[in-house]
Amino acid sequence: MTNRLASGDKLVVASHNPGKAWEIHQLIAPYGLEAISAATLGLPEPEETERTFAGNARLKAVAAAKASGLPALADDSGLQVEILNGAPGIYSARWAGPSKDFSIAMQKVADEISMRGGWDAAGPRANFISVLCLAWPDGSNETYEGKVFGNLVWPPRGGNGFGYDPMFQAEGATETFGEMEPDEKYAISHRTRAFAAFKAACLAGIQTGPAKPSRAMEIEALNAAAANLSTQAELSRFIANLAADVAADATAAKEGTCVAPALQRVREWLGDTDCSEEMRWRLLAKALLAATGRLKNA
Ligand code: ITT
Repeated sequence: MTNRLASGDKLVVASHNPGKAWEIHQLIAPYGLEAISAATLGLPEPEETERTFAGNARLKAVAAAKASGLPALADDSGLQVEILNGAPGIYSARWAGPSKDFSIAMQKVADEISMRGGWDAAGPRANFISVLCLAWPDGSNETYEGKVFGNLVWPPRGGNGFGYDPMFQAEGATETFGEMEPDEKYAISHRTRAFAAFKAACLAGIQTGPAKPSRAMEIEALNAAAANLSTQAELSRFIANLAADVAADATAAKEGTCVAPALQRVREWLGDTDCSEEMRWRLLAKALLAATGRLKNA
């Protein structure tokens, strides 16, 4: 029989991907569980040696549950492109290389599709898949799967989400996952669908509470976004979200009146300039000039 979780239980979110961990925290938030991230516990990132999503999800969840002595929830997920016979699949994270740069991974997917002549008018068929695994310290575990189908677009669009989101358009949608607001993506995503199966098995009967994120979670979201940036559009979006957060933060009202307009100036400059080839230190210097209203020849 499936072990169930109860309100107030501690649950380790066994992911080292900040964007993914943030989404899992959001899904868990209404259930009164105390979610602890793998990073907070200093858990090592296990090598993903299995050949299936379920195998890798299990490997990550069991390792975290055994190391922490707590139940642990892991996700193994990826993008599967029909014309690439399901690639990048379980290697989705690895296509981004050691710097985890998803502009590289998305370009690689686009190039592989081009080599097969797969960019037809509708866009190549693809799906995201997520397998969640809940494991207990004794090694027992269960897995739950969710998928979302759609098409790929090129070039990528939008600065929200993470990973391959800017090139994936779900069936019936006109925006990519990178263009959607988080709630719109959560309504249909592979991870939400896997979570629904997990919820039915392990969270049934838990009273849900208000899902309003705590201040700590909001700050964690900004940090997750910063750690995931791969494109200029994502940076621009990040700055807008940061400016909105500073402006709305009642505890920093005074700071907000000077910092938010500076952030807005940086965003406007980014919107007008192609920075993709700029050396990073110069880029930082130019951003500071833009923030202080001193940038010439923008
Ligand atoms: P953990 O194993 O620590 O959780 P990871 O990034 O290595 O982090 P995976 O091995 O499961 O995770 O790799 C899945 C990759 O697939 C992930 O890095 C993303 O690039 C991509 N991916 C998964 N879900 C996605 C989503 O909702 N939107 C965009 N890309 C996604």
